[in-house]
Amino acid sequence: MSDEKIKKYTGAAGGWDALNSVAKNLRHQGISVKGAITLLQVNQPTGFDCPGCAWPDKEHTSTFEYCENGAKAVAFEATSKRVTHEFFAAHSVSWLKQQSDHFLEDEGRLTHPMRYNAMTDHYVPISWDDAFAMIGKHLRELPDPNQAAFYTSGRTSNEAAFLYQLFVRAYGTNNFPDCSNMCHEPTSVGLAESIGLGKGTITLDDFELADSIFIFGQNPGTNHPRMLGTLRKAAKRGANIVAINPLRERGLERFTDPQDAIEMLTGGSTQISSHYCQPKVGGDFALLMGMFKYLKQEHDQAIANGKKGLFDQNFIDDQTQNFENLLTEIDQTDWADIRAASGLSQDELNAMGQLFAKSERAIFCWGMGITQHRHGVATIHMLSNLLLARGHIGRAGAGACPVRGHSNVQGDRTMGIYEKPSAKLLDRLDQVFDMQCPREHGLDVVGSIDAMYHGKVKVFFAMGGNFVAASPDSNFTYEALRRCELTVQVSTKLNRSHLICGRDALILPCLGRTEIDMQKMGSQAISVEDSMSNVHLSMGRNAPASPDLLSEPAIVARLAQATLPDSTIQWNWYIEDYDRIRDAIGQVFDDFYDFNGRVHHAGGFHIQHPAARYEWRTKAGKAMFHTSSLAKIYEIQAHATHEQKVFTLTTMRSHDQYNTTIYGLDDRYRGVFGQRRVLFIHADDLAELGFSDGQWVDIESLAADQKRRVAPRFKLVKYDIPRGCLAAYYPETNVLVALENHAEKAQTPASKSIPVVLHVHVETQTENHADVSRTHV
Ligand SMILES: Nc1nc2c(c(=O)[nH]1)N[C@H]1C(S)=C(S)[C@@H](COP(=O)(O)OP(=O)(O)OC[C@H]3O[C@@H](n4cnc5c(=O)[nH]c(N)nc54)[C@H](O)[C@@H]3O)O[C@H]1N2
Ligand SMILES: Nc1nc2c(c(=O)[nH]1)N[C@H]1C(S)=C(S)[C@@H](COP(=O)(O)OP(=O)(O)OC[C@H]3O[C@@H](n4cnc5c(=O)[nH]c(N)nc54)[C@H](O)[C@@H]3O)O[C@H]1N2
Ligand SMILES: [Mo]
Repeated sequence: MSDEKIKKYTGAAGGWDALNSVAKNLRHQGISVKGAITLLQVNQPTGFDCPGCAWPDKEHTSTFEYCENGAKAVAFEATSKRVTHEFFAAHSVSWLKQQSDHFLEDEGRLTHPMRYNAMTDHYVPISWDDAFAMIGKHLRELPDPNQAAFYTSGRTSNEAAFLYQLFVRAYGTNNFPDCSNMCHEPTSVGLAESIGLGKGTITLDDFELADSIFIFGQNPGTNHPRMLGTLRKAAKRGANIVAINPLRERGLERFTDPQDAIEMLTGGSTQISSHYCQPKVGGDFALLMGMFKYLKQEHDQAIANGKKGLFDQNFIDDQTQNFENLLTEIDQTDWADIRAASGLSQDELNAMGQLFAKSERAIFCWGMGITQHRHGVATIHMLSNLLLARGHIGRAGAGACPVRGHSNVQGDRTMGIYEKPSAKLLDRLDQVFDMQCPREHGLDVVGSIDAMYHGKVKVFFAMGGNFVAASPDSNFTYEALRRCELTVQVSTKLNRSHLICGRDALILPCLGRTEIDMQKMGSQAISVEDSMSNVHLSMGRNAPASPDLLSEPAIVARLAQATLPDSTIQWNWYIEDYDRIRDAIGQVFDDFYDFNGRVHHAGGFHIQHPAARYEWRTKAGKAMFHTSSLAKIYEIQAHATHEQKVFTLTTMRSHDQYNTTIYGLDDRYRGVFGQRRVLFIHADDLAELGFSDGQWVDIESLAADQKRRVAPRFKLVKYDIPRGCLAAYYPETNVLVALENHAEKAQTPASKSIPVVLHVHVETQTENHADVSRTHV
């Protein structure tokens, strides 16, 4: 492990540092040779889908596509380390709770189903039969199926997700909290309202034609490293690449492609972003409004001079509605307010407006920097408004590219993991399976936490993920889980959600993507859908980490049989051969016709976004412009007052983590080594507060409920970030996000705009500094 230090990173992203980091991780997991062989199977036509991110692969047939963080994700799953029942016998849950997230996940793969024994405070082995019987009993005894909630994280395959939603609906609820609720939900809501479906409209081919690519609030160098390869090619042919990010991110600036021998040997690199714009945290809505205002001024000017305008008038007339409302709002919004809310000068705003106005083919990419705000949905509306005004949707080389996180998060939604299902889906399920799905909408993440806290949900079942660590308002969420009668976690690795649990608790260990899934008819493949709606198969090649693991689909089938003994659905029959699950999926979803026939080809198939053919699945049957008032959006921020200076804190991922899985304590590109409790701040703010670089502070958040929420002991680090803004890592900071502080219309926790004040940290005698990565105090 690195020494604790802060040292500016001057190299390019990627390169030898990235290769060295992979070698180090494989060694640390004890799998240098097996790991290297396993890596050769990633994203091959007959290998397994990378469990890292959802960025697509060209044709899914490229020879090994190298990616540092994909490799780390694989190494963490293929590790030689094991968490056995001896491990649980040796460590009490109270002791484990004191350990860091990094420690927990680093112990290795779970090997056996375990049950919590509150008397001894230890997990003890349980047989699979007994575990399912126990869950079935709890579920059957609930007076109302809506007293159970079923979480899904985004690694779950299409096949497992489909069976899971089928079981949950057969049981009788639509309570489907999922990681999307904390992630791209504002995209799903906002894009659906604007263009009819909440998915991206483009494919990788469009990146070869675009003349400009705007990257809003996304850090591909760390979170989607394979995207840098795509961007590098676009940069090399002269496309404008425009980064919009409050932080100066190394991975958006320069990249050395580890697959390019010349760059590697000569120490060369490619400049990625041609332009870099640093709005205030949460200032993107104002920036987009400014870009629109600029566009309109140029348009009006051109028309006045008898030239062609900048709006695509034919497209607007034929395909859209509500354009006039937006123009009125734009006219009524002052430049001064746009400058204040974005934190950008008029020159910077004009430059961004001009870059967009002159693009004939623009792609807008975005990530969590856009969605995890109170006004996430309104910002996505504005992104769509700009694209629509210039006719950039449905045109080759142009469109909307929300960059998804988990490798199958998009597929899980497609398969019906959604608390507000359409009537069409429910009708189809009823018809195909001769059942009666519940019609009442269910609970999302925020709703489930609230319901558990108030005793309205008593059984919590999680298909993957690490719910308590990923969720907002940690202390409240912990208490919510503790009040449950039963919590069940289907997992590959040990995590905090196993330790903060209900009165009864189970850990069900499952197979990972890299492993052989052997069923009655032979070894099974599963399918996933990437961020650009390509569906393809994935087949594990490694021996399972333990003979006692079950696949996720098998867990669902056994759960269904134990809970619904009278069910007429042939759960076991589906598990014998996953082609049968895919046939059923094909019967339910039109886009999946002849699913098996099409997915068994290398590369699978693409589901075209209806907007790409000018088919708008909105209520009006048209693409819609949406208007929000700038003053309203920023009024809440303006009201957060305190006798001390109020900052806006954004929370994000370091280079050495996968969500709540902490691989290591370095964030190489941001120059942070051997530690995670750092707080990035502008030099002038440091001076204004009278604080020094390296000083320890406590962070306190402000919320309407006036509850005290504090994250103690963070080290201030001078950084290139706008004044008034702070940045730190998640999940250490989740304790600060009030449950009520979430996106309007989407309920996504606003973990990228937390109003906070800083206090000097006072050392207490009992503080344990040995473990600098401990996330929860
Ligand atoms: N290695 C690795 N890969 C991952 C993940 C991981 O943890 N590790 N997580 C996966 C998941 S689930 C997801 S959702 C994605 C997440 O991928 P990203 O969307 O890249 O996620 P973050 O790191 O949370 O934040 C992204 C960027 O937003 C910027 N930002 C913060 N606030 C604002 C703002 O107000 N405006 C703008 N414009 N920018 C802002 C931050 O500086 C940061 O550069 O990655 C996926 N891939
Ligand atoms: N403050 C703040 N909070 C955030 C975010 C943020 O940016 N800031 N980001 C949010 C986002 S975008 C997301 S997506 C969520 C992430 O929330 P989750 O998806 O719930 O969290 P992960 O950390 O990805 O889950 C890790 C666990 O998944 C299990 N696992 C791994 N692979 C498998 C598998 O194949 N099957 C099964 N069953 N289990 C597996 C392992 O046991 C591991 O411990 O966090 C959200 N929370
Ligand atoms: Mo995510």
